[in-house]
Amino acid sequence: MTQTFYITTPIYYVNAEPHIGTSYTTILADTLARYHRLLGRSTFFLTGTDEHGDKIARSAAATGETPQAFVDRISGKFRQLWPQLHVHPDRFIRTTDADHIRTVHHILRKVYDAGDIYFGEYGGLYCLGCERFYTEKELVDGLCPDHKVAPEFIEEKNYFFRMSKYQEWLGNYIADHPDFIRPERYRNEVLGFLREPLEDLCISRPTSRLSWGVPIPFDDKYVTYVWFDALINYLTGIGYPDESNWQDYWARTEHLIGKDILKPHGVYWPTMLKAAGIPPFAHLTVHGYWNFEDTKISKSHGTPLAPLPLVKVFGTDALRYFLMRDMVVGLDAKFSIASLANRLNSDLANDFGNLLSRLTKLTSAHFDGKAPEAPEKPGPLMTQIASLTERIPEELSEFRLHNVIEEILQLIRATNRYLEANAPWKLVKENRARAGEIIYEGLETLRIAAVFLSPVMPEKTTELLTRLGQPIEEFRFEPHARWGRLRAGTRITEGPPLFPRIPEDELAELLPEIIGKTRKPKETKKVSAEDKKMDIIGIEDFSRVQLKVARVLSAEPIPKANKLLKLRVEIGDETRQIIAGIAKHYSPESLIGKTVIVVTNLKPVKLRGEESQGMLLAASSDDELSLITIDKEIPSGASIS
Ligand code: ME8
Repeated sequence: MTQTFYITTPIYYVNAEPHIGTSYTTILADTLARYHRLLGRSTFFLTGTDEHGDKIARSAAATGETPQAFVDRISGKFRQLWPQLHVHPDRFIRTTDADHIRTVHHILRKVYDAGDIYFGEYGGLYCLGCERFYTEKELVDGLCPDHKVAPEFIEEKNYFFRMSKYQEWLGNYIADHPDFIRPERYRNEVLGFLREPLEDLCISRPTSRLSWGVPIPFDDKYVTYVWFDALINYLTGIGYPDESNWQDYWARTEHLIGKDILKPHGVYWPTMLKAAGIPPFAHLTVHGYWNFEDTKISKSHGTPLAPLPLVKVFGTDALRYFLMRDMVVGLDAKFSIASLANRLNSDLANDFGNLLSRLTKLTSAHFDGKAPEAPEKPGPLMTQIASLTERIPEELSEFRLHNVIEEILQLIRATNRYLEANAPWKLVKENRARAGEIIYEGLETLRIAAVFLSPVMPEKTTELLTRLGQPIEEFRFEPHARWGRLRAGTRITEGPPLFPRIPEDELAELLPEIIGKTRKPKETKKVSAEDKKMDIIGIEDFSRVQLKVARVLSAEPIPKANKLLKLRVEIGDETRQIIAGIAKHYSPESLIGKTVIVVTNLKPVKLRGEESQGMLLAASSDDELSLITIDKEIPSGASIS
């Protein structure tokens, strides 16, 4: 029987738009799904959106939409984004889908009939961001460790899942199955939760307080929401209970999550399954956070980087490559535009893309654009390929994707070195046949490297393989990784650079634009008290920024930087140079004599080799930009308070 593989991502809350954090998990799942398909496994990849609960109902109220219209709109943004990141799930599930609601009912009934759901009263500390109760011990300085807000005390009559009953079973199960929760640090964290008495799980809300949930089939005055609803999506997605083959996939489930939702997945979910008489999932794999400027990328922490502006500058495959290469699954990673650009310029343009242009040029120049004859015995690169071919499946099953990628890159670098050492462009004059063999080895190694990288960069590798005259249908790891598949005489086509480089100085110019666009625009509509708490800053934070009135003395364009102007401004007794990205909106002459507002205590930066000693304040909206000025005569140097 064909082996199966079932991979899932968390279903994302629709109270915010997709960002780099949620894109990461989804791209990782897509990449792994592609690797498993390449390995010949029957693969099912599920992602989707989590649409019920207080938080969503409040976000809908804040925009003035009905909850249904709101969830349709935001869920649509996720669904439309994924193909633009080359992500193609087998199903995009929504917790508002009719079959999902049926599955939730089915499981609620089963667990209720077994006596593991009861009605009771409970008061506890509830974090709205996490949609769960916290114990005092789990809080840090009285705040939710993830959202950094004080939880609300909530007390009411509700339905409870008898989770405590399964505490001992779960502890034993985890101890007997070391692969159940990975990497080990998270397995230990779950074992840590289980050292404290496990409380029962509140799974309902009275409809008088929240109606945006799944109706409880045995009490119409209550709904279930978030975790008891959301986790079950993983079963609905593969057709539980009606489809005949759901168990084939279930036995190979790989749940992929970030560390923020470890407890619901590591504790609630296996105990829910146990109570419903369903075998546990196979694996839960937990990754860390992407941080940007030392803060977690997220909707509530103020730095939600949107993926599309990045795609526009760097391309989808380069973004996928960077995300897959620069995070070690299990640890946190740093997102920076500079490291993304560096991966593009060095690994992709210099190493990978350059190997392709070298080889296609050599083939055109000396072999009439056709693959030369293979050597009788494969050379040294073949040994490296053989060991990589053997290790890839194992490395992948351990989620060491960063290693797999690095080793493929090492193979590519070794091929570049092999060409340099043997210089076929010189050798061709004395020994054409031998030069041809070396070029063949280069082409064949590049072909195999592209097959190995195809799950990470599906678009660019398809383009590369097309240039090497390779049909891409029936893509399978084993036959495609076999040495010698490239036939002599195959047409090899030259083309433009596969990964155009982004020079550093151009990047400096693009940077404010990318970051500006990737930042979430400030919410202008009504926001909930909870959200407000997160946005508010103290006067002490604001007063750290020094703003002063300045007068523009001179302004001139900067050669080859069509967005920048170099200004000299007078701030009281001082004169400073400021580089401002306003050339599209102001001519240099129109600025001379203008009164502007400058941030004076910013660290100086170099833009296009010119130092900028401050920043002008401006208002902008879409394509419009207007400098901020003052409406009375006031001397330059005056402070803004
Ligand atoms: O928790 N770095 O949804 P959510 C890495 N609906 N990954 C990140 C990240 C970051 N900075 N930020 C977010 C929910 N993620 C529930 C899940 S599942 C039955 C219900 C990713 O929209 C990561 O996978 O808050 C994290 O676990 C998930 O987004 C949280 O998404």
